[in-house]
Amino acid sequence: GRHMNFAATLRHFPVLPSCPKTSPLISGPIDVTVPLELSLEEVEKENNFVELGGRYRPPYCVARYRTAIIIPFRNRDLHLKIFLHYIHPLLQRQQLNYGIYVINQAGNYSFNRAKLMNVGFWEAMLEETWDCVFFHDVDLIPEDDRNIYICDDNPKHASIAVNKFNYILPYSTCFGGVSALTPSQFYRINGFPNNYWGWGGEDDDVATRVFLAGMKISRPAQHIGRYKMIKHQSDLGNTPNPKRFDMIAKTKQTWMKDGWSTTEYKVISKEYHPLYTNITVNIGTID
Ligand code: UDH
Repeated sequence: GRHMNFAATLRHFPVLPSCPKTSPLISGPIDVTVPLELSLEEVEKENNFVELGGRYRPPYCVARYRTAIIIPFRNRDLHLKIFLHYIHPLLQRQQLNYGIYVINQAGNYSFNRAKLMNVGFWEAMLEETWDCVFFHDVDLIPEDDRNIYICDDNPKHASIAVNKFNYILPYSTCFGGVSALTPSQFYRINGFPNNYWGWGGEDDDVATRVFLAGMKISRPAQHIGRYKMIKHQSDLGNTPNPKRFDMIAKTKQTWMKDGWSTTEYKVISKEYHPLYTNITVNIGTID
């Protein structure tokens, strides 16, 4: 008949239990090596439980947390492949409902990491009301799966121990690399600044926003927030921004005026790849 009975409905939509508070699949340190001969097709085959666009939910339980991963991106295909190879299995072991969004800056103008983060936040929230948004450099690979990709009561800086800095936090207000905010924390700091073109400063601006909004930086334990940075040369179009020191001294005057709510951009294309959603955007350039 036209109406399914209740038992038939249940067979189509089985009631799954909630996932446990701590995933039994988590095991600790991960040996991160750079697998240069690996192809993207092989990485896709390794991850055949991932749904189109890089979305996943645990098959046998209902995830407690929904996390979006936002990656600021331009011309780093090799890094992306390695990142996907490590991040998908890790997030699956953590039993998260997650999605991977690569925000690809169109054109050859100066790179703007923070503005791409704002774009990624908007675009990810259009698809789903995520509980937590991870802002993630593509060249940082987590080395411990106890570094859970969920948000804390305060904005979180996750990449606290990076091999490049001898696994030591370079300075106490450091907020670069990998950070995580709930949507409400993100709104409270008015998102990321839009006007840092070129390398540097934007992460310190965000840290200042966190303090100005009356919050503090939360961090995982030193032995858990470990990352390996994939070695690379400086990129074209991302030379150090000479204005960054003046700018970070003025965050108190600028953070309310400039942020996620004033981010202007134009989506050029949106593609659902097997392991990630690629959104290519025109974010303009320095005026
Ligand atoms: N990014 C790109 N493309 C670019 C520039 C940056 O995708 O052209 C993204 C990428 O996600 C990267 C992040 O922005 O991880 C941060 O940029 P970065 O890796 O340049 O910054 P980081 O501080 O490195 O990690 C500084 C330059 C290191 C040069 C080392 C030369 N020995």
